[in-house]
Amino acid sequence: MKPDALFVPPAIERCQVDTPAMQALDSAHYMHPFTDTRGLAAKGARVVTHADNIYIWDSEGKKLLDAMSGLWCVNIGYGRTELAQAAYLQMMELPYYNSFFNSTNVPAVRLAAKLSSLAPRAGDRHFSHVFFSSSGSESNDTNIRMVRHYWATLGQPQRKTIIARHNAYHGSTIGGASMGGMRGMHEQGDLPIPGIVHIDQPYGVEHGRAGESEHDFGLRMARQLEHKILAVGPDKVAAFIGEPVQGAGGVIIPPASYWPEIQRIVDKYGILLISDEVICAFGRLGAWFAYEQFGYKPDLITFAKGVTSGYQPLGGVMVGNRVAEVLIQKGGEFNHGYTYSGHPVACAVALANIEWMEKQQLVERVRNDIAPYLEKAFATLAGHPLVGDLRSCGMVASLALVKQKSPLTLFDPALAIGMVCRAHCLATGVIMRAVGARMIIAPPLVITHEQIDQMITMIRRSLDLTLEDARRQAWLT
Ligand code: PXG
Repeated sequence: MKPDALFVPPAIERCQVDTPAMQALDSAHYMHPFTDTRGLAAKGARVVTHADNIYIWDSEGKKLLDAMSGLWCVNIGYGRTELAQAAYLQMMELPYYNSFFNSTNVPAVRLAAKLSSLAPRAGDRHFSHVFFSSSGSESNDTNIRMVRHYWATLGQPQRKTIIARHNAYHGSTIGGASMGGMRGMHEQGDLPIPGIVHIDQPYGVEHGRAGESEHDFGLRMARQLEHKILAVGPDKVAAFIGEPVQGAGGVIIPPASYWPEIQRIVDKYGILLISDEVICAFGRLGAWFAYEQFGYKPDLITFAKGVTSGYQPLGGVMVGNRVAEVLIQKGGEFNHGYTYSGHPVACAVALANIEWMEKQQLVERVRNDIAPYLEKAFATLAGHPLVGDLRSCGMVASLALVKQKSPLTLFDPALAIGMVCRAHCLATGVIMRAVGARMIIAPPLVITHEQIDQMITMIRRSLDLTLEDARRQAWLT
């Protein structure tokens, strides 16, 4: 690319939005994901117009601290011109070409090599190869295709079953939603598809026993995997899939004993291990990939979201050498791929994102400074009368809204207390995610100490307002 072709961003003219007209057009034509369209039409959608660093603005001029990084993805924050420039330059050079029919493109090759260098070696596992898609859901469908093809290539085509967990989230395609353990999703689509079964999640509030240590609880939950393998038949199981920390399920952080026990069991039966790091990778938990700190060695890693900080849709699967060697040496043609596998613009933006993170030493800063500060600040909420089971890990944190702390008692789910709290958060100026009784944050990794303090002040205020509501409605008695 010639230097004179460098793009200089013009001053952005903010378009004036007629909010009611835009909301009417929205409800007339735009069917939103995971949304009751009729209910939304009655309220009107928030029209998000622009964003900068860790803040978004709506068409009414309201500024909100985005403590969810969009949807767990805008890791480096909004408004980074380096990524916009990378997209512009790549669009001028080669906006699209496919990676089928003996073709490749420079950003896809460079990104695959870069990702391979970022994934830590885990024992004899390393990740020399990458398969690209445009999302986490597609990547998990790729995983299903890949593990079944792997076992068929090894002469064990009966090894088809994938074991996953209740309340996990692995995407919204038929494969992803089947491996996910969301009851509401299964009910609407006649899911899961055959060959996918579930065990419980390691969530102490739901499955813990009085008097049981965290350690023992972790082991007990992991051993459900062994029981399930034996029930299905060890020669029929292809893989186990799990998120290191369950994100959409409510930030479920497993006990330290959980993942090493899962590793012992998958090794004992020789089954593949898939680490779905769509949320947890790219600095979110203080490392480029999260598996190492949990003490396990995956064969396949799903990624998406943070790889481009959400600036472009991109996902993929890191293919460990155990799988790659079989597929490459013996598998022949893999009859699977997407039009946008290795999309040059998405890959160029991912490279710019990773370069930005490296220049800022963002992953190291998260690990050594920002995440420990967030953890301390978030922990100050533990004394609030509504807060129970408060936990954090890297740049994700969550708490349960509880009716009573000891013994821990949750509100009747029909009261939807999480939605009450979420509405107070929005009015106060901070975006938090509510998952049932759990309130969650996953702020941009670039958040400063001062901004963390402001965020915690707004969350505390929202909790106070929620408590006032709960008292007024006599929900606490
Ligand atoms: N795996 C994991 C672990 C995820 O968190 C996906 C796969 C699917 O990725 P795509 O790019 O296909 O959406 C995800 C996505 C929520 C929420 O409400 C979370 C996700 C998506 C939508 C909503 O917290 N995570």
